[in-house]
Amino acid sequence: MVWHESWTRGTTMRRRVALACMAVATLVAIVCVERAAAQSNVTGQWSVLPYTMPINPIHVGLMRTGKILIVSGTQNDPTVTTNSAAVYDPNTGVIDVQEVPWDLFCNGLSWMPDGRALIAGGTLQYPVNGHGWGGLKTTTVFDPATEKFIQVQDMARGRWYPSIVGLADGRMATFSGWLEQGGTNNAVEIYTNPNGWSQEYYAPFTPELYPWLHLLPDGRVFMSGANVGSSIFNPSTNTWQTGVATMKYSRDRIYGSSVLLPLSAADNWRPRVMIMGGDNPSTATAEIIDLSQPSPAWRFTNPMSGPRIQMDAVILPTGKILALGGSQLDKTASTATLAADLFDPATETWTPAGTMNMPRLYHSVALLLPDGTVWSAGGNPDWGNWENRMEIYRPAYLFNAGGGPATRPTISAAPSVIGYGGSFQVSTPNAASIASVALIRNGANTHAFDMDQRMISLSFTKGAGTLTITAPPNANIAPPGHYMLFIVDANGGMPTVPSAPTAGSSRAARRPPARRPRPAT
Ligand SMILES: [Cu+2]
Repeated sequence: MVWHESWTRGTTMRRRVALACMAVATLVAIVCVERAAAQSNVTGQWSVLPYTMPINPIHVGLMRTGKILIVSGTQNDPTVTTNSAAVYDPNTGVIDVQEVPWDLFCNGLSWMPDGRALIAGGTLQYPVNGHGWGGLKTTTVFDPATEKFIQVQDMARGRWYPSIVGLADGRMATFSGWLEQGGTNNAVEIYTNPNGWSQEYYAPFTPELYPWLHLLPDGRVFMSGANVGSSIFNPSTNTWQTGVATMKYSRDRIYGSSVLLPLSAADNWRPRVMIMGGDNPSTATAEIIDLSQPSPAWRFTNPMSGPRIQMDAVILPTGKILALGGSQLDKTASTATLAADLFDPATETWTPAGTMNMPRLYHSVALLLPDGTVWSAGGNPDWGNWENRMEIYRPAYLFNAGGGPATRPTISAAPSVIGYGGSFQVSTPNAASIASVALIRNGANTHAFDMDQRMISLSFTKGAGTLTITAPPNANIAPPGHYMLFIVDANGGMPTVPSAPTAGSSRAARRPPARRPRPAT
């Protein structure tokens, strides 16, 4: 196997840093260890990775192989003439950069049931020479098996800043985005694999770019923002219901974030959505809507610890939501909110989740990884200026009271495919201490929003060395695709079996073939 140059450099750098860390630890151990330890198991711990990202990580997704797909295109830099993407293995630090023939900057990216990414649009033109931004109508598919991009059928019109959401029947709906010559694309198009796109279904309104779309347990799609007015798309009639609810915050929550709070069997799959942050200057406020109500309405919940535009929100295996990054003034590092917050949907309270080492601004991203950590990257306040350092957040559940690594429960056997209805079994020597079991869908994050992440908390019974778990009842609750299965013990530790897909998806997760990677640019 031939590894490329930047990996070699990365290895050298990691060795140097490892030595440096040991030296520092020796010096400060006497005074600092106890205090640091006491905090880690309460707030978790942020740490900067000892290697950097060679391209601007604008669009990212967790592949079913456990690697991270990075899509950059021209990297928000009109002087860049190559279109980049990369595959990053967070376990080894290998970052394998490749070129794509067209510009995927500012696409919409979401995982299809077969584990490939469907990528809608990108950049046709930058706003130079007297015209505005223009969106591509190109559709791209990325396959984790080959780690290659292919072009499939074009959409009807261009999309720059569209969203995509997976539907219960495995189709993928895209909405919004900027047209080839400007103006908002207000049509939904629905992709069926392998046949291609539906006709356009026009919305009776002009959506925000990168609208926040969530598949509800009744199969409809809720658009929570960033507009103040929320709407619902019904994929069985291809029509919109507008005026579903109005935000309490009086202005659009531009580049805030939105999360479908964990769906739970114990709560009869009651769908609640939380929106938070956004606007410029930004807000710390957050709101929740309960869509099981006959007349759902937004209401304020407790605010985050600081204002956030260009933030991210990540669901953790415990069902808590990590809010991170952003700033008070857009693209202004001096106003960054470095403190991270952890939201408990049961109590609707926020608690401190440590302090990040650097600002995360426009185009920053974050993903939950299969080991229960959160990866944070990017930030791109100006053309050609972007953050190449990455951080890992280790949540409090990974630490014991002394600050060392917590003892985590283990999974010795689990099915690789889970069907709908019925039950399945997971073997674990820790069955007696398990408090919760959840599926979390592999994330796909860009522009402050994760188009894929959703958590399904399952009911279960304990046997000797075995959990018998009730599967998701249907594909509205858990749309087909690849998920991580987490079991969480009563003390909050957890293991994972990455990427257990639900029914309807082919389980073809195999190591990609060895091949010659391109050098980093
Ligand atoms: Cu952008």
